[in-house]
Amino acid sequence: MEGLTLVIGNKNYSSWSMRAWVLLAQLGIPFEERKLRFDSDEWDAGIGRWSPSGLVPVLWRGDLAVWDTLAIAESVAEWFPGKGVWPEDPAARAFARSASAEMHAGFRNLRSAMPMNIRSSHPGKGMTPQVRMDIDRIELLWREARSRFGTGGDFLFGRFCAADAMFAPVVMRFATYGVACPPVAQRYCEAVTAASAVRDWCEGARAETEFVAEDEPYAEPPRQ
Ligand SMILES: N[C@@H](CCC(=O)N[C@@H](CS)C(=O)NCC(=O)O)C(=O)O
Repeated sequence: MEGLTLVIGNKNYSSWSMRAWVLLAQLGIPFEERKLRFDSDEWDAGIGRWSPSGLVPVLWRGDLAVWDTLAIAESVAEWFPGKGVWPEDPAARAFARSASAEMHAGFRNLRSAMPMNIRSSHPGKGMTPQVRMDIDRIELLWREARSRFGTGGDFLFGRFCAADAMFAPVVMRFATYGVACPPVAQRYCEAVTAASAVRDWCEGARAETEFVAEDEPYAEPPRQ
């Protein structure tokens, strides 16, 4: 098979990039990483070449581009059928796909009021009644997945799968904004945070120094 290249944005900020990267890395699927930093000359020069949609992530296999996180997960599932991108059990798989699609299409209040910012800490910021409703729904999803399908491991469906990659940035947000969770959700957050691919991504995020004002509603730009 031709090698894979994953085009991503800043590790500190790009939640969609994190999902695709963590999925590949945690499942042991080799790929090269190409980072285009937001608001940079390399972004302006490269995004048209690397991304049909103008967004990241994009997964390239030779000259074939797959853009959009869910399409990436589905293509990876097709190309690597033995890697467990989705759970084997049909009921678990249907739930995992539904939860992933719900994440992909929804939770807009949480996503906009609590943008992913791995290296920062803003406890208490961003919480509104609408954000609380998003969080309650996510915790219910997690609890149901864990109780119905989670017996074989610490992730939503036991073993790590694409649904966990989809929710990994939510776990990062809960840490940044100090969202307290009930025990089942808390244990799940700990499992995600401890996953090797998540740790590697976070290490990269903490090493970044770029400040992207659009993703920093709760901080002043650093003085030059
Ligand atoms: N639906 C897309 C969303 C991708 C997306 O919004 N990516 C953001 C980074 S997390 C982006 O490329 N932003 C750059 C821009 O808006 O110019 C997916 O699932 O991949």
